[in-house]
Amino acid sequence: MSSELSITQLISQLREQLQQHNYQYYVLDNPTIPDAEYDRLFHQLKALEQEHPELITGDSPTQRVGAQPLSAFSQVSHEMPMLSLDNAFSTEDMQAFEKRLYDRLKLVDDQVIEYACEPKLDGIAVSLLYEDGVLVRGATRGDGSTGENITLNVRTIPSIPLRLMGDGYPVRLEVRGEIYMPKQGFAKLNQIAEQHGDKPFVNPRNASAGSLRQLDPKITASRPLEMCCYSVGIVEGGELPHSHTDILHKLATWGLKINAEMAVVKGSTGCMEYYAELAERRNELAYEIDGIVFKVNDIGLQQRLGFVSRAPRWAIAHKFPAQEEITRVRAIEFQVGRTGAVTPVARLEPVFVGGVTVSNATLHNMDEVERLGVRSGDSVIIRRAGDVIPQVVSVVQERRPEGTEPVQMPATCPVCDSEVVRIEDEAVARCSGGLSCAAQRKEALKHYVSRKAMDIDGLGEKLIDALVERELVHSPAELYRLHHRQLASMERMGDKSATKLLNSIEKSKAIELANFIYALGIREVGEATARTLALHFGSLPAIRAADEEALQQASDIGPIVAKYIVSFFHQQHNLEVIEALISAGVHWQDIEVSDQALPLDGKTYVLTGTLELMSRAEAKKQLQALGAKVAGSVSKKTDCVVAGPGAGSKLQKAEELEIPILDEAAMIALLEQLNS
Ligand code: D41
Repeated sequence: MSSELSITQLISQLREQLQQHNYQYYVLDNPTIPDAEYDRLFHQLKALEQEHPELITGDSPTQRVGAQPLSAFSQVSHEMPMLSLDNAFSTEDMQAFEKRLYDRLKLVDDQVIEYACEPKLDGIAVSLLYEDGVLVRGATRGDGSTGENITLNVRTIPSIPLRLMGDGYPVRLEVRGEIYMPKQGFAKLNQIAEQHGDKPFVNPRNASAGSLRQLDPKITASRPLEMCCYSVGIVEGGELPHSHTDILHKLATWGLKINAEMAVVKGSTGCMEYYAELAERRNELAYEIDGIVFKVNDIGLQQRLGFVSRAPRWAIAHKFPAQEEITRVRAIEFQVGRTGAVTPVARLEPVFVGGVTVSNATLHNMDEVERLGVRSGDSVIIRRAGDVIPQVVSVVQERRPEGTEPVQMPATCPVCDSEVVRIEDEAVARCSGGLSCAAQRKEALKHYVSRKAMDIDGLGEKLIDALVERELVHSPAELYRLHHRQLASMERMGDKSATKLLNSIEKSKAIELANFIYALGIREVGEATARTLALHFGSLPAIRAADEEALQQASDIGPIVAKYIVSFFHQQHNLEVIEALISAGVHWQDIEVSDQALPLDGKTYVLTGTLELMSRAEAKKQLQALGAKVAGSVSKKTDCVVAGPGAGSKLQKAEELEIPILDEAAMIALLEQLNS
């Protein structure tokens, strides 16, 4: 009997520990133990529960997932309606909102209203019902009076407690908030979708909605969702504080997540200051927001104000300028890039979106054109979030005019008329004209003079276009033969700017090897790869002489880039370009390659458990590239163990020997640090 009791105690102790760590990690974003430790506690609990299934309860951390898929969602009618929010779009709207409050509350000018401010998360509004502290139901807002029962799905979201922490919570407590997907998780989800050839989600909001609409909670569990609470509904058998912000802080003490940006301000002036400050930081936030919600903070005032037609009089959402707008496609044209890639571009009726006027949007490639089904004349939704280039999100089919035609990839290059070829399995079609194509020449020159390449100041895109069109420059080396007279005669150039440009062309002759390699425009060789090549091989002849295998010895150079590099140096005209540049006076200092000590020289690493972010082979390769030896078993000679989920005896041994242990994320951080 006594041993039975101790197991019950042990189980409840483990559950409490796990809940606490879960709270630290997902709600406070401040983990206090390594992941490996958490996994160990979790597996310990799981094992105990397997031995004593009669002790399993629904609020155990092991029971978040595991339910059978549903065949349909049932409906939930909200006991208290979930209200909607009025919108404001300007300072005037905000002042009018405040004036209504003053009128209704019969306030005089020297009385100040206190507002709670919080970002308006762009997700899905939901309701959570806790009875005696246990999560018994999760539901979508739906139309405000009826939503869908998504209990099994909300249970999988780690920032939602299955049981409230602490005490003092009402017997029945309905918590309302927004389920959303942080930007980073969204990007990763789409990256995986792309790798699997699945259709990506258009935005984090759609991804959240799609994830909650899954009948199989295992799928929801795999999606990086979070929940942030912003109000309460039913409160029975208990009391809550008398201001909105105090209520939310109370919710936080029970383990619920609230927004860290929440603040209290005075008057509509304070609201506008908060708005401006957050609008500025909008793109730095980890999640997307579409505005700010302002709420009268005093619950007594809220009650006096009440609501009209399902929206409270005491709250308003001040929206940011839209990041999505509708506009019309005037034409779909094809642009030729530096590597000959022929890219479809949508020319748009100019539209103000995300704070700028957009009149072009890349369509990337024909696969994308087909996926969107976009045609010239279509109305499309354009999205521009932050600094991201504008994208065509979707076509508004209902608005398609008559007589539109599907887009066809031209058979010949729109610039030079050479044949356009599409290699099987590649999404991109390319102009086969090479440097005989003026478009490719222009782009190659633009790349050559760019800041991270030869850094030639004063040679803008328009001037390059003109120089190529007038046939004054065909290849980079010819830049060094330009005369003052020629330059000064170009449009918008004068005597002074020509002199200045000649100076910067002259100055660019002394260059660093890495920049020169980058300037050559070898496919897939970006700034970082160029630097790696320079440091690893030290000289241009050495790079040119390296075969694919030798190239892959350099860190971060994979088989595909290696192929492109070899192929570049096998093309006669590329060698001629290099020769001409050297003859024109371009020069650099070779780099001495010693058998430099690598940062992990002499260190022995052991990998154990499952790696989730990179393959074991990749981790091994990267560690080796930094000089480490990667061994199969743990001994006194081991310097570090990298342990993923499911790690067993090797991890145990490492602990016994007090060998440093990293989880996968920490190893990746280390690799990044040592490679930077
Ligand atoms: O972040 C949000 N999306 C958010 C939505 C928020 N921070 N506060 C909200 N407050 C309310 C009231 C004032 C009605 C309690 C809301 C919403 N409502 C809301 N979300 C969807 C419909 C209404």
